[in-house]
Amino acid sequence: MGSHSSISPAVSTIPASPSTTGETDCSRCTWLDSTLYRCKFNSYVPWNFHEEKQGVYNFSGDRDLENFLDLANQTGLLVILRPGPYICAEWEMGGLPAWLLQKPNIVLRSADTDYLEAVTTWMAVLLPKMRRWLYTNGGNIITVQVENEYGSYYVCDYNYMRHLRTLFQFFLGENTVLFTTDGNTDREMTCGTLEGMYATIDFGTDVNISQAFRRQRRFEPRGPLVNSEFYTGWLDHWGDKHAQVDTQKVSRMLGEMLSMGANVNMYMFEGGTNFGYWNGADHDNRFRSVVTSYDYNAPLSEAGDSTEKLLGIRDTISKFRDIPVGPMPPASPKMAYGFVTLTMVGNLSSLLDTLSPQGPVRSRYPLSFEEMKQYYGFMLYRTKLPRDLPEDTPLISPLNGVHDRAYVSVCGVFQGLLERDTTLVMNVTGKEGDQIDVLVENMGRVNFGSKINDFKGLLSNLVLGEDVLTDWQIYPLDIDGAIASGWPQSGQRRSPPGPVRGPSDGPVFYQGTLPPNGLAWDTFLRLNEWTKGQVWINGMNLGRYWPKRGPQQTLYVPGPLLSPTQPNNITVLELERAPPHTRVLFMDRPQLGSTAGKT
Ligand code: 6GJ
Repeated sequence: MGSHSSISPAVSTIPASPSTTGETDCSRCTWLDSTLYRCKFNSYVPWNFHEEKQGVYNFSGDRDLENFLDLANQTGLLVILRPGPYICAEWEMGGLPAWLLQKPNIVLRSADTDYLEAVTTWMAVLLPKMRRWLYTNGGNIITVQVENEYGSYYVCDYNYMRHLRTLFQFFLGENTVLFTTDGNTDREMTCGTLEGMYATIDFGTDVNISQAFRRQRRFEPRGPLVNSEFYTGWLDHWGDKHAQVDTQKVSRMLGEMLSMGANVNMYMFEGGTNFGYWNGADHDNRFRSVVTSYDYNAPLSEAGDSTEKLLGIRDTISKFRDIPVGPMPPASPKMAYGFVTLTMVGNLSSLLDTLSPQGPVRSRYPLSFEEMKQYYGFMLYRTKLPRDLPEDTPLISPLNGVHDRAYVSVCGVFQGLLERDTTLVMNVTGKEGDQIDVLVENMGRVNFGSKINDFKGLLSNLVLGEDVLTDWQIYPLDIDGAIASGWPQSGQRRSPPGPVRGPSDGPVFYQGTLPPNGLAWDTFLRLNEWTKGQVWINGMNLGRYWPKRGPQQTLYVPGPLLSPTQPNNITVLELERAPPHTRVLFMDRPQLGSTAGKT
């Protein structure tokens, strides 16, 4: 994930806390004047990133939130913390942990008792850790956002927001400045705001600024004008045309807002990456998965480099306040390490001893990821053909229950795929008793709107011809665990020598090594002749590639992931078809705006 940064040129006051009369007592609410002329950045805290499995907390490595705050503090950055519990952010399920769905009827983002109990437990872990970082306690957190655009959610439950306000005030102290962020409509501002939490509004470059701030004024008659998410760019879904927002438009609108004395949080100020399986998805009229890159066409790129947009914004700000003299810092060095040829390890179906050491769960009908208590990545569903199928026989997902993509093989031979909302039937041939493997991929849970309770897996039966397929063996797959332990390069946990056949279609693992060259610089991995899959480098899951769908063509590889002295292990899971030469290319620049064969 990247960060989004705020510019507060005007003296802004935000109510510290509501007076008993319900009016905001502005006599006590000058907001930390000394902080106003310092750069601030916003940071979301994804709940699921820190509690993937219920009750198992992770604040280590790149999840070390306090280290992150300390680094910010050392660089003089103030922080506007956005701990949710829901954050949206094109992050998996908007930051909510998928294990919440083990209560299948849970009403997320509401006063549902199961949901509130989980939220309270989580906040009792997270918020006490944040207390010492509050500005009033000598830290750098100056304000805290509660929930995220709650007004855009269908439930509109004030008891939920009251519960959150109570939690935040209890754990952070009554004098903490709490605020809410909501979109630019009356319904959103009505359902998303609550007394005692300063109401801010968000909008991008296609809005009438005065009209938007008049709307905010109706909810906050006094206090600062705040655009809490000024969209400097936009996100990409697989299959989209690459989103770009005009630099001149961004600069002009920023200038207009600053000339009104408004406070502006730029979303995003710096792009980022939804590494691994952490991307979210949208579901308006159909499911659309967000790409791995979160460059967002932001002023600072996914690699943290300046762009023309940053210069435009900098020029605008210079009209309102002094900016540092001298040139911008140079981009960090990038390396084109060139081609690396990979070799086949084997097809996924033949590697289950390694990838699913505990073996399958047997069930007459398919179980979801959530029922299997595996929430991300891939799950293998195996059964047998109920009869001879000498002719093409339709395999159908009649209730559109494949969430999200299913790769179908019979006796290890790839026969095709099913895809949520778009491909509900494919043809299968084989003999009675043949093994049929259905590898299901979670492409990221919906992160915005009413469909965030996005269950994954085979959520309804598959029908082959006239037979409902039953008697499944369901294999949870710990691919990331196997690769983190050094497989396949280390040669440990190797399955019995499986049929490592020539370039075969379907879910197949490949491996290789990028030789050390004394430099560990940022680079961009291009697999434009491959079809779709996942990549790991030195055990780190870089994310998804899908050049045929685009627009993302390269995966960002941060230099710190590479070793300058040791071979760098590359592992690829190609889900459909690898190119004959099985090469990958490390480039010195990103390609985020094209589809293989088209630019
Ligand atoms: C915000 O909702 C959200 O708060 N958002 C966007 N909003 C535009 C309206 C969507 C229909 S675009 C990207 C951002 C992030 O999702 C942010 O977390």
